[in-house]
Amino acid sequence: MAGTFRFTFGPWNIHEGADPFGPAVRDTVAFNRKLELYRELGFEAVQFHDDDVVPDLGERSVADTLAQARAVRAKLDEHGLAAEFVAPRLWEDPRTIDGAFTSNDPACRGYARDRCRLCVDIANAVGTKLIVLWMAREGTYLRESKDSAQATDRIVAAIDDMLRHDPDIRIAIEPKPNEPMDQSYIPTTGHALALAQRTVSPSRVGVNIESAHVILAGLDPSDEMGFALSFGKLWSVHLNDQNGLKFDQDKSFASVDLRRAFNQVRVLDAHDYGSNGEYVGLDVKAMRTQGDDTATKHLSNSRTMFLRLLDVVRSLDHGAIQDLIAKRDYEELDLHIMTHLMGG
Ligand code: XLS
Ligand code: MG
Repeated sequence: MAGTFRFTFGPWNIHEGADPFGPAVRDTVAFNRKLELYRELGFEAVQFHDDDVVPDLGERSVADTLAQARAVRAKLDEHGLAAEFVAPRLWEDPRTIDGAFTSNDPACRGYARDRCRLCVDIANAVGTKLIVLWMAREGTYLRESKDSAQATDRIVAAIDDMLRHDPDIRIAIEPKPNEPMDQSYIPTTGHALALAQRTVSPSRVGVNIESAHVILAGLDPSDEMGFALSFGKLWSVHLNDQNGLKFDQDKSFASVDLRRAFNQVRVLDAHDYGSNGEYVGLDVKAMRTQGDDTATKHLSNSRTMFLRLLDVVRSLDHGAIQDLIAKRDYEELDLHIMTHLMGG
């Protein structure tokens, strides 16, 4: 058994390099130029936020919004690309300052739910049935400001809204434990899959697992992936890397911990990831030090490392490993894996 790996990223992964402490350091790359880069860099599909597909989303009529989404679909066809998913960007509008589905203001909650239904329509127009839900501001800055049980009910209701809006749409929740909030309500894969069971259509709610988010939760990405795979609910991944418990770094895949990356590739390959059309997403950021002409290397390098690690995974000596497991000589197994990682 083996995985089938096709790669994808989002237009936000080619960026100007602004951070909370300083302005942009690179020129903006036009959307059309980004689309040209996908194939050049070895990628086959595009991950979108709703307003990546339709800029100025709030200022257009529904008809105009969907016409723009169809035009993007035609552009994807020209470039031989597919749309992997669309994610509602629910964290920038003033109405989502205190959360979207869990805002304490009913008008703001209404805005978020309307936007999500429109996001489903945009997904259909751009040619995908997958919605990713990164619930950026569903959580609290201050524990006493919200009721966590009521917030959970509100998230379920908002997801139900989307599931009812389109009986074929699937929703992959992307859990993250914190940032921008102090504490987020759906911090792990387990929370997301438990939530799925509460919805009107549990089989249509799964996960998109991001390595850095899992590390921020103090967990192991490959084990979280294995958990979701066991449920048949791993519908996308956002591979990257993270150096300890700090802000979300989105470092190039495998750049911090080679063995942790190796184990992610290993679990995906062992469980035929991709055989139902799932993509390998690389949600990585270029270092701010990169210039205009070298600011896509984080994407090609992450893909290269995935493929190099796939060779390492596929050249493991399974007989020797089984033998060591049977003998319960895990010290020797440890050395065996490390030696293999270092090239034999
Ligand atoms: C942020 C997330 C975001 C989602 C898509 O950490 O990675 O970009 O992947 O909404
Ligand atoms: Mg992500």
